[in-house]
Amino acid sequence: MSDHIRKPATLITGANGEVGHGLIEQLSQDGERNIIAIDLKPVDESIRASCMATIAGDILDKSLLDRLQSEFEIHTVFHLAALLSTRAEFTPELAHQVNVEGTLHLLKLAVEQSRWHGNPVKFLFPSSVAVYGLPDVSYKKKAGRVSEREWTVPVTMYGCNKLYCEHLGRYYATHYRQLAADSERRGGVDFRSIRFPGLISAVTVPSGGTSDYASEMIHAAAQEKPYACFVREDVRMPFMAMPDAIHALLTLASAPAASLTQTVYNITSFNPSAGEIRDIVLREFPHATISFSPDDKRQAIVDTWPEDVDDSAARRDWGFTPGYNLARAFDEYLIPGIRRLYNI
Ligand code: AKB
Repeated sequence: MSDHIRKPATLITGANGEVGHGLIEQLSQDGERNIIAIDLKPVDESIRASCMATIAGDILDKSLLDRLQSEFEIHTVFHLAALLSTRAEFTPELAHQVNVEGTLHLLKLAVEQSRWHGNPVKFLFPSSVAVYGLPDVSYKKKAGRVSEREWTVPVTMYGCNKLYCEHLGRYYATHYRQLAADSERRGGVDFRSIRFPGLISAVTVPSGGTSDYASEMIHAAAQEKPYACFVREDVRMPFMAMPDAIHALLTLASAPAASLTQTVYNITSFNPSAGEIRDIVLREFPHATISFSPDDKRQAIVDTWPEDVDDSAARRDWGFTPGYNLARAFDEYLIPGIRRLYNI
């Protein structure tokens, strides 16, 4: 029998993604040894050594979930696997399967795990600014900093998926088997969710997101590739540097349950326009070729997302504070990281 059997473990789905990479590296640096990493493809070599176990598999595959149940004792789940907003529009039914049914499978696993080891399973779920749906740009400008209960009328399958999964998680944490005999009524899921803004990483380029224009612009400039931005120059939405997203997940995960007054939290760091991002990139890469060629359909999606979000609840309940404002994000994280990545 392997020596990792029944050690209290942390399960990470979507391990090869942008957030997955950063999270595994940080958890490993923090001394976490019992990481189970899952992705559709074999887990990247660069993070494999940091994991107790790596599995190439589909979270929709019941036999995979049965294996997780039989082989491991899971106390924390970071469920990162998802199809992002643009990609989900091309395959909405597949997005629903992965984003919703996949989440349901993981919540069920968390319930079963909690029943076996007798402790709540912390379930960290990355939701998104995509759950918001402002009717048009004029409402977007008037709405300003949107709070968690406002304008949750998403226009994308991804946004609908994320909003529904927020409610699924709250159900499993609070109402699961509510008609069962008291002795049986134990969800055992400690569901905690963050509505992430657009995330910008120095080490990976996202794929399939509608907020990807910021990352794409920076990475294209560093590779001296021309970039035609698919949104208007004046478009504004909340963003965050990837290290702050990882730090926020870990801070929420370690917060005492008693301090949390809600299951879903907004967070943000800065909300530049696409033109302001262009200006900063040109300052660093003066020969970059950056133009604006809006894709009307993708633009229409971003126009429904708020210019900014109110993250006061996260600051109050679990002490969220971003480490990087716009200037520091570029000067201290993005530019140095991208120069290292492309050896420039
Ligand atoms: C996307 O663009 O789909 C994601 C998101 C905003 O959650 N990055």
